[in-house]
Amino acid sequence: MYELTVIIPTFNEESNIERIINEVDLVFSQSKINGEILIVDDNSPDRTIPLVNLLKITKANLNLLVRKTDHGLSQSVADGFIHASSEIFIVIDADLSHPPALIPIFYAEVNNGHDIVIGSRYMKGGGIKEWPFKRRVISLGATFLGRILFPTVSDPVSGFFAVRKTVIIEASLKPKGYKILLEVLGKGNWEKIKEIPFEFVDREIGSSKLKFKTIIEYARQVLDIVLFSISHPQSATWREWKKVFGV
Ligand SMILES: Nc1nc2c(ncn2[C@@H]2O[C@H](COP(=O)(O)OP(=O)(O)OP(=O)(O)O)[C@@H](O)[C@H]2O)c(=O)[nH]1
Ligand SMILES: [Mg+2]
Repeated sequence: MYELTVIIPTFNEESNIERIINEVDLVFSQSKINGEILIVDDNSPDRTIPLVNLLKITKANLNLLVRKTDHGLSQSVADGFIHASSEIFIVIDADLSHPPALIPIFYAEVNNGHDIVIGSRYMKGGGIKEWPFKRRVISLGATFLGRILFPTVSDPVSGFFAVRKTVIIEASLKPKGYKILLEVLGKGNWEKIKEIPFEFVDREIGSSKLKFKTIIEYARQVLDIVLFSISHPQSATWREWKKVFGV
């Protein structure tokens, strides 16, 4: 049993996979965390899988889950939640856009009693480096919609977050698209949340998978959470709304 599982979803990340695994593992040893690294891959046709298998020979804490059906980022992270061998999960991108150095801080905040810890690009101290204008606009649009649901959260669609297993264990997550965090916020069982600023760095290597379909899927997801919240008066969405608007 591990203290923490770092879940890394991957699709065609042969140019980044070794570096991210080594960096996360280094952070584990430097901060004396007995952590698991769980790669959740959607059967990448490139060399991601053989490279992970090679690293597995020397790293006992490295595990690989290869998915063959229901391709998708959110679905992969949700599968990671099911297969993780610990009670605390941290989700991080493979392309080094998220700094692994923050892992011990996220972990400490969960141990301090927070149910969810979010790496935020949109709070003071956070930011985004070298993003094309189109990406900025799409991200701001998605964040704006997410903030209508969660006005107390500055970055409700971040891909870099920690979550306690108890938050999602009984949640009826319907993972689709790119924004698993919004699903966790909308349907999970949580009370205390903390955001930590970080600077998102655009991928240097490998290709982006953002498509128009992603935007449509996101709009559907927001609508689904609205419907879920209407039919679940005890949900976190209502509680957060009451905090802000006193409704
Ligand atoms: N398992 C799985 N992982 C995925 C999928 N799509 C993306 N990923 C991984 O999820 C993480 C985030 O994906 P990115 O493509 O970097 O998304 P992004 O940061 O919004 O866009 P770019 O960095 O510009 O490509 C990376 O680790 C990807 O390898 C998928 O369909 N399945
Ligand atoms: Mg990326």
